[in-house]
Amino acid sequence: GGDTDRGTSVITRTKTKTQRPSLYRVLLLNDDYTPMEFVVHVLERFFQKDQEAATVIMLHVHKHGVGECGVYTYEVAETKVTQVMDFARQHQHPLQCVMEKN
Ligand code: TYC
Repeated sequence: GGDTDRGTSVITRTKTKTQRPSLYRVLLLNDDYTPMEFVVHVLERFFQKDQEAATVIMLHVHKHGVGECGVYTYEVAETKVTQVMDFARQHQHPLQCVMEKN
């Protein structure tokens, strides 16, 4: 220290691990009334699925009651749910879309 310090100390590491955002699954729920073609259209329009992938997901939901449309950060997932619910309501279909933490 003082006049005799020859600068041999080291800089301590302040780097921290990058925090990855939590991810949320967006799910479609089955019902008895929403037309299959409407659900396929929703998956194409809001979840960027091609017709074949959209049909696979729609049939999975139809058979099992629930199915995954995609996995997103909180804000994106919330936006997808709102867009699907608004679109379904506009067309007077009871289609339900929800999100759940991964
Ligand atoms: N069960 C509906 C029918 O038979 C089709 C359907 C599929 C509805 C998926 C909703 O999320 C859904 N017309």
